[in-house]
Amino acid sequence: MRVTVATGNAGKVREIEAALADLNWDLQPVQGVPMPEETGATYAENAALKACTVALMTRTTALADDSGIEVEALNGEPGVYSARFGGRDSDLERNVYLLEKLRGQANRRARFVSVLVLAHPNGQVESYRGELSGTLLEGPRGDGGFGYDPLFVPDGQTRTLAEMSVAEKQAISHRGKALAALKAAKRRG
Ligand code: ITT
Repeated sequence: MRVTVATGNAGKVREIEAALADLNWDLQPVQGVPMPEETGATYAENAALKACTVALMTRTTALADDSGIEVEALNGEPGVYSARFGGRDSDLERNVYLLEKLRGQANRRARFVSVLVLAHPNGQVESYRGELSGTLLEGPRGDGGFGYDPLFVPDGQTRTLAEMSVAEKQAISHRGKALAALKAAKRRG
C-alpha cells in the first residue's frame, strides 16, 4: 500500500519509517502539499486535519502524527501548542524557554502524547494513541532525537530520550506505542 507520511518533522519521519519498515508499505514523503493550519483543540483533531488534507490532495492513504508534551507544573502546557511554545522558532529555543519557565520548580513531572491518524482516500479514518510519562531535567543531555528529548527522562530510565537510539526510544515512547497499536491492527487485518 502506498502511504504518504503527512509530516514536515524529520524526527517524526525517522521514527515512523523505522517502526513501519516491516509492514512493507510504500512510504512516500509529503511533497507539494501545504500542511493545513493546526486549528484543532486536541491532538486527535489536528492529526485528522493533517492526514485528511494530505489524503484528499494526494489521493493516497496518509499518515499524520500530532503530539506534544504536557507539563504538570504548567497545568498541562504546552500540549497541542508544543511546536510553537512561547513563540520560539527552534527546538533549542523552546527547550531554553521551558527550562526558564520551570526554574526553581520542584515538580518536574511531564508526559508526551502522540496521536496517529491514518486517513484513506475513501474517507475512512483510523486513530491510534500513545503516552509516555517522565521527568524534566534542569539542563539538556544527549544529541539524538528531536524536540524536548534532551530534557526528558522517562519513568524507569536513567537516560534522556536524546541519549537513546531510535530503537530504544521507540520501544518505550508515546509514538512507539501508537505505531505498535497501528501495526497490531494491520496484522489483525
Ligand atoms: P508536523 O505537524 O508537520 O507533523 P510538528 O513538529 O509541527 O510537525 P506537532 O504540531 O505535532 O508537529 O508538534 C509536536 C511538537 O511536540 C514537536 O515539534 C516537538 O516540539 C514536541 N514533540 C512531539 N513528540 C516529541 C518527541 O517524541 N520528542 C520530543 N519532542 C516531541
